[in-house]
Amino acid sequence: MRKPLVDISIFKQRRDTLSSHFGDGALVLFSSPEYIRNNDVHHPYRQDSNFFYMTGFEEPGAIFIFRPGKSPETTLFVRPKDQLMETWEGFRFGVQMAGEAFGIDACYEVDQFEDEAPKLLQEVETVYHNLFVNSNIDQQMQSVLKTTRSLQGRSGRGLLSVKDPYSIIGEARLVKSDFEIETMKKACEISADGHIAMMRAMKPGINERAIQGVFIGEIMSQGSAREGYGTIVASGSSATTLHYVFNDQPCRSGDLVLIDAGAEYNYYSGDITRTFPVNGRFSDLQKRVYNKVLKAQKKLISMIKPGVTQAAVHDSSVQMLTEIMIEEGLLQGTVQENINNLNFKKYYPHGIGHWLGMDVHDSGLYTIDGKPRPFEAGMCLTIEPGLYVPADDMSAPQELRGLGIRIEDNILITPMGHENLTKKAPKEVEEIESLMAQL
Ligand SMILES: [Mn+2]
Repeated sequence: MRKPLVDISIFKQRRDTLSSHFGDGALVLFSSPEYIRNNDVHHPYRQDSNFFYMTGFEEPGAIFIFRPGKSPETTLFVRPKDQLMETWEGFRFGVQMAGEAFGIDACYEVDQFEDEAPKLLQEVETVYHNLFVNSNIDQQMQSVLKTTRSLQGRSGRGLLSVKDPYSIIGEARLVKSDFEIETMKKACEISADGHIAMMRAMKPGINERAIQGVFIGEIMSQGSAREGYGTIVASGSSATTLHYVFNDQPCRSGDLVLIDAGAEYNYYSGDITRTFPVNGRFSDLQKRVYNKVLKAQKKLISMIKPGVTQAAVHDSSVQMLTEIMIEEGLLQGTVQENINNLNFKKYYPHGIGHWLGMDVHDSGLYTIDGKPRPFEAGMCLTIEPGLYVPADDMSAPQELRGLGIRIEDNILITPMGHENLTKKAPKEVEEIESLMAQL
């Protein structure tokens, strides 16, 4: 028999904390659907982040109903025990064990959802449910909502209203608890070790894919279940593609390689980018431009503390990178002109970063009442300035064409300032060169 991944009291605490936000409503969450790769082979399964956040239950084919203050407060619909299926696909908790193992009040087989859910929902005012993710789920919900209305008889109330729970759970996920901070730290540390392993393994001629394999090997050996997102190993001018996906080219001596990779540990993800020379030594030009981006990145990180907004940090990043672009001859004119007419976007087309947590681009509002929200202790975010010169950019100095540099760390906001959770991954030129020189 398998066990819950982490202490289940955490999920009960989360539900208690969130219960007041759902008022007299009920939350209905579906586990992530399974996606078929071909015939009877599925894509690797990962539970939906919100589903895991509220239940800790990792199996597919499950539905969770949460009715704060009512009895039963928690109801879980799960796949039944099935000896034949379990012989092929492995252990299932089933109705009996799921309730006990996950501290759930009532459990049913998932086939009973359309019969049982209306009985639970007829007592609530609002249903919190995320529509339009999957058409099968939408159909089941439609049927449940219709039955619920018919159960209510001639009440004059009409269909239950459906509200999206994403921002309620998202806001909770944005500010990390002590348990989540510890888990984030572990994910970030494993991610950093993965980057160190890749720097050590890098050499001229090695394929980008082999380097990705080194990352996966390192993080899995440390207990990571999977990458937090598709690893980017972009050598040479591929580094100017922001989300390069091919990872199939040989790395060439004289080129830089940009690697954006993060480990997921117990459902929390790191997200680190490092850019370093394939042959272990920066050229003078590479070092010059890299150090400018690095200096900007460190300055941006030093700004971070409670009360500062992401928009302010982004604006500073635009200022600093536009200065670099002008110094390097990529843009002409003044910094202000190039910011006003958005010329900088040609070489820095993305934002300074994003929330980080269970999802690499994590949930949580970026603005409140139309205004950028101030940072609070417990939030995690990335700081990732980048400079990318397309290989075919005829207006750029020739020596810079095809150069792509991004440096990304994961920052926890603390009551007094911040903590860089990924500082273990080398980013100073000397650190990188000495690490890569070691046999
Ligand atoms: Mn990122």
